Amino acid sequence: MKQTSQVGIIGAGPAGLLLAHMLHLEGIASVVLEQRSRADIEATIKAGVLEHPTAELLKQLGVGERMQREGYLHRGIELSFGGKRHRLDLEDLTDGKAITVYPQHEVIKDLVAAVLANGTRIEFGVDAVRLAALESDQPVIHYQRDGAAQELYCDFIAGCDGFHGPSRQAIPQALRQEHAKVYPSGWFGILCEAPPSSDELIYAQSDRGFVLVSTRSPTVQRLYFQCDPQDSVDNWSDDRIWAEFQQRLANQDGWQLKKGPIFQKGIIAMRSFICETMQYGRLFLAGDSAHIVPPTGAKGLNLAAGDVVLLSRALHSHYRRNQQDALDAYSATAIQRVWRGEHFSWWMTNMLHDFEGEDSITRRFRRSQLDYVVKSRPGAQSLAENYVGLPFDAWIN
Ligand code: RFL
Ligand code: PHB
Repeated sequence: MKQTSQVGIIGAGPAGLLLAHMLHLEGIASVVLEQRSRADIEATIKAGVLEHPTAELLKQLGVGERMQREGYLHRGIELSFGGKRHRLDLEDLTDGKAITVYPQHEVIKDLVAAVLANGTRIEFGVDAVRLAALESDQPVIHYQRDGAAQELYCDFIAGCDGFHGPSRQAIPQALRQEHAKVYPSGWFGILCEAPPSSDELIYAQSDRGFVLVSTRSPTVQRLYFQCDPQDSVDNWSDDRIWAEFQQRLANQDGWQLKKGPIFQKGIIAMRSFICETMQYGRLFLAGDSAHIVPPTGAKGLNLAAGDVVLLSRALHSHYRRNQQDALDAYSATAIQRVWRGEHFSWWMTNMLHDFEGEDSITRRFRRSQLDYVVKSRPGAQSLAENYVGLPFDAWIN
């Protein structure tokens, strides 16, 4: 069946849904094509931290009500190393900014509800998505739904289909400059039923490797420890997991991790990846389809939001003012904020993880960097400014 829309969006992750919602508010029609079911996308456990600009954006767009009610504003974080915890007062270091702990799947639920309520179609469970005619003025998305072939003709395609989706691959390889780094470690993540062990997130460096103590609610906690990315969750009994956390979090100030039944375990790989360019003809990439960060900086979803702000504005200029400049500049503009988030995520990862086979000088450099961050106000400010999120507009020339 042949259909048309102004913008065809591939992927109903944070990038695709946010774009569909913003376009609707600007009077631009879109259709979202998603390969998974609604139940599946609303249940996938991913990010937890929203930067200040992302949280403000969700509020401005009218989709921040539940986040404000059920999310948690964190005004600081802790860095733990050498057996001691050190608090960074984000609010004080950034003129009043903080982060919001609100799970990605809750953001997804809020956005799906808003997008469907404003009449935008999301087709779940689509298959065999293929992009064509990207250099013409009417690109097309071929796909299947319930075994039947479908075609969506549009003015523009937004590739919001994550790292493994087909959009980036639709850009000829010769035009893509891809920068990639795979880290020799992954994160072992758990969800458990327990009260919070700390009022704020703890990023802990130890000789046995990194630990992150995060939270989801007063009764559910999210914890991670650095692991071998090839390891299997089957090798980790609950007792072994708690013993590992306890060894890595051993400290001199009497603080104790609160334990509880573990109900979810998973291992994630860590990579840095940037595709330069984020545009080809009438295809525009946004979010993880164009770039991936290791999770240490809590940046992935937030970078996706930054891309979408620029892309929706550029589409607005095209449709409302008949101006192409912002669309033409999209890739070069968006990538600047992406590089900042990429560098910060790499920097945080290196500062907090120990990698096998490192020499002693690298380990001592790491400790010196951590000392600098907690002892020097400019050092702390640099981390805090990046962590709470640089303004979306800081990168528009
Ligand atoms: P997503 O979320 O991957 O969504 C892409 C969507 O596209 C669909 N798709 C297709 N649809 C149709 N046809 C196809 N052929 C398709 N192929 C794929 C997929 O099903 C999916 O629904 O990309 P998006 O929207 O760019 O969003 C990116 C974020 O999901 C990601 O960057 C964050 O989760 C990263 N991240 C974090 N980001 C933060 O900002 N703060 C954090 O605290 C944070 N913590 C994390 C994280 C990621 C983690 N994992 C699991 C990788 C913690 C973890 C553990
Ligand atoms: C999370 O709560 O899942 C989380 C928090 C901070 C990060 C990464 C993940 O840096």
